[in-house]
Amino acid sequence: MDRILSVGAAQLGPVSIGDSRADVVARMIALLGEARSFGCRLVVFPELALTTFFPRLYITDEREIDSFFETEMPGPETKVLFEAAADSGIGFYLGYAELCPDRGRSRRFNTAILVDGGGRIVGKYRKVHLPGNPEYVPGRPVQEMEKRYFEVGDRGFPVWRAWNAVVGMCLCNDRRWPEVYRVMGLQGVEMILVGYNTKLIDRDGAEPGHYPMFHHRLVLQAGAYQNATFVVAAAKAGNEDGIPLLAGSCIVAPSGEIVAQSQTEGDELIPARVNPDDCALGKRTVFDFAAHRRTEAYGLICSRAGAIAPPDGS
Ligand code: CDV
Repeated sequence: MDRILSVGAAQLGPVSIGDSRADVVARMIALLGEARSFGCRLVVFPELALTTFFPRLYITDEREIDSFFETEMPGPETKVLFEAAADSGIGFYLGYAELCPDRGRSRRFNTAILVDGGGRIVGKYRKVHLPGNPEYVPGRPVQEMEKRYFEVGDRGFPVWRAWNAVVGMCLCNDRRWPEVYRVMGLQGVEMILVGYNTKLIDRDGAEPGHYPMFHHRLVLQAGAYQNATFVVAAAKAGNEDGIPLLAGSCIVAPSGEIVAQSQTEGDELIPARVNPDDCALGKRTVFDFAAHRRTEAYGLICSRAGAIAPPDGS
């Protein structure tokens, strides 16, 4: 059976605080039109795609916070996106802020969904690695307050069978953590989808300017290679309300090589033809996990979070 599939990373340029959901959804539908002309059957949109990246803002009013969240998916403003995608038989990954009622209280998550070519939600992932602090930190050039606005995701890293492949999801900062790829790798993942908002201003002002792109590619390429999987990564890019965001949307092969990448910092579709069968080489050789992994040596990975160096003189 031929499993070759055209996929697209749908990079979005900046979304300003004043942009409406309808404005953003219209841009996303235009990208779907491009995806259709390339024959794509799956498109990956960024993290928190529908709004500005609000975790950089210090908001205290609960109603204002809630205005960045979706209470239903699809909702009144996103229904047209689902319809446009289904009309073209294109499935998609969409990152958004999820407000969900749970036993009398509201819970907030940084979420991504997987929607099939018929417009049905087939998977949901909630971000596990939330960067930054719960409170405003004076003196920082830019704030990172995802811990203020979101709970830690409660669903782990599942994978789904879709598009004749094994598909997994994660969100932005998750891509920097090798455990994320490996947990999906241990479920036979063949395509990891990831949306991101990566600012180019280091919160402590200490990083050389070339680090964000270098580290972005480093982790995606290493994660793909070490788990013999494709990775499709879509940015929200450009100058968003004065904060520059990394572009660099790309598609990485199981070899670790980048096969397609964005050329701009604006709305752009990055298409590529991928063959999930290409994952087999790595999975049956160097990264044949069943043959070569040594779980008896990895205990600390799950029992210890922070690093503890041995005492002096040991
Ligand atoms: N949205 C993110 O998760 N951003 C992080 C930053 C804050 C380090 C990232 O990994 O790009």
